[in-house]
Amino acid sequence: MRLILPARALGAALIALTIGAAATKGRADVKDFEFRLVNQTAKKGPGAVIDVRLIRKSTGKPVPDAVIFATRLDMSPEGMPTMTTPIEPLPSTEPGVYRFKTDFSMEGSWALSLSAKVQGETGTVENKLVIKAVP
Ligand SMILES: [Cu+2]
Repeated sequence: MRLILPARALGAALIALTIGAAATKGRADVKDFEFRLVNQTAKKGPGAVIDVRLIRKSTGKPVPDAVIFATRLDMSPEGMPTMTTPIEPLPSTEPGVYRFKTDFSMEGSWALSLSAKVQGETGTVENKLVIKAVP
């Protein structure tokens, strides 16, 4: 028995394969990045500073010029997911390190959620880090 595929079907199959490969590559690329806290603790109260380093895991190198477009700080690690505090970006002091200012209104563990776009990569880097506010 012979299997004859029309040229059009073959073309469509090729395009589907190409798109599939690109999508897989995109997901893999975004997974190669992660945020890490520079310091695991911060001072309770207003004027607290949080530094996070964006790392390309395969090289261990910091990644500058990422666009961070969503941040959230809440006390979900302490069972208080609705307790939030404002967080705002500050200028970076070191390439690949992203700095934020906040007011830790309560001692304990806070979850910092970050979403970022990395130059030249498709997809979004999304991380949740736990930082502890101490006296
Ligand atoms: Cu709380």
